[in-house]
Amino acid sequence: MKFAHIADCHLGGWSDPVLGEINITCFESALQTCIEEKVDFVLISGDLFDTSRPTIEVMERTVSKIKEVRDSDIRVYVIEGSHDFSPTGKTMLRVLEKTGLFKGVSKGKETDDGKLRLSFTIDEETGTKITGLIGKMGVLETKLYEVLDRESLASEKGFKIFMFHTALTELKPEFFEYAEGMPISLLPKGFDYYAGGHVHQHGEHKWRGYGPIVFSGPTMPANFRELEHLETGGFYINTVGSEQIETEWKPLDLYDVEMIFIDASDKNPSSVVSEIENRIGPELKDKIVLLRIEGTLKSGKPTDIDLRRLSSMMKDQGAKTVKRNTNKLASAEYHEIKVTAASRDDLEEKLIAEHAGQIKMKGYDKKKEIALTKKLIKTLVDSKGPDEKKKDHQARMESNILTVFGIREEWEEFN
Ligand SMILES: [Mn+2]
Repeated sequence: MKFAHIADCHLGGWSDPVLGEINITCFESALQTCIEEKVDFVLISGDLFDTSRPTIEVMERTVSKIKEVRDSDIRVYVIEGSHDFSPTGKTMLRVLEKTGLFKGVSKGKETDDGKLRLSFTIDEETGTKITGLIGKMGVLETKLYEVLDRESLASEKGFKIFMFHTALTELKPEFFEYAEGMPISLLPKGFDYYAGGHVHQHGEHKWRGYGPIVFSGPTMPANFRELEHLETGGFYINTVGSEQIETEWKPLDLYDVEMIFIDASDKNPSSVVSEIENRIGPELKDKIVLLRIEGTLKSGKPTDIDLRRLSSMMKDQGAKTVKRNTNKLASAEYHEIKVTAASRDDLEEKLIAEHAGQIKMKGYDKKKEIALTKKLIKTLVDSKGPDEKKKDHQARMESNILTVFGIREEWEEFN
């Protein structure tokens, strides 16, 4: 028997169309391999989609490929991840499940004594018993694990697989150290395979009392840092022998990355620009270019570096797309200030007052700037609602910001 273990595809997650296309191609390629290798079933351990409401285009591609898999008599089992889960239950996965494309296996009910009892989904052809627990936002699923009836799961006879979408404290890779996790002991013991998602780096682990605990990693890196850090995405194809499970990680090597790192410390913007220009040549052809600039400039501001022009020069050399990261690029003209405060509100108040006046804005004196800063903070903390689309949230934020600045008319005229 053979089965595939996939997770964290984040379909629809890249707003860059080139990376979005690569992302979906990686997913299609993974499923194509499953068809060619004639696996019995495919497990998707959460975050198939990047949101609970993917776009029509993303849905169409995804559904077509899963349909091909199903037509090859391969079953697909899914759990919701932290991204495609919805607290209101309104997730597209629910709709797709109704079509019979796949089965959700995180099914259970609360018992009289307040425990969560999961039921098994049986893959009829192989007799494999599958169950699992969904991932939620901000490791809220830990609450579910705390009341999980682990004993009944551990004592179940037969070949069984547990699917989960949570980082495990003891097994967290360095790359993922800041993410929250839960202890391994909250997982039920005695399963033959633990199909993990959420941790965006693949890894296989042995732990006493547990079968192999495996994280498949994403099918493609999901953000700038992951593109830098992970060579490629991938997934597992596992062969079940009479004694043990042979695991094989399959990289999805469908693109080339060129990293350009510039240390801008103690340099002026023009020398940073020429340093970048020196790196632009025919070797960028067909590459995803990752441009990271870090450090505190000797003079000038980060905006003095015309990144748009540099990106278009790279594209002229045939770069597929250019991603830039200047989060750690700072201007020497802006000074950090240390304050002590009694409370968080007090601290905020003092920080705003101390920083005021550093950036010159037409028509704003210090008092007006302080008021504007406070209003902006209030506006910017308004995060995306659980069922709100990224696009709708962005539009709402834009509109609120225009109001705060009082420049709606000018903006509309300008656009
Ligand atoms: Mn994920």
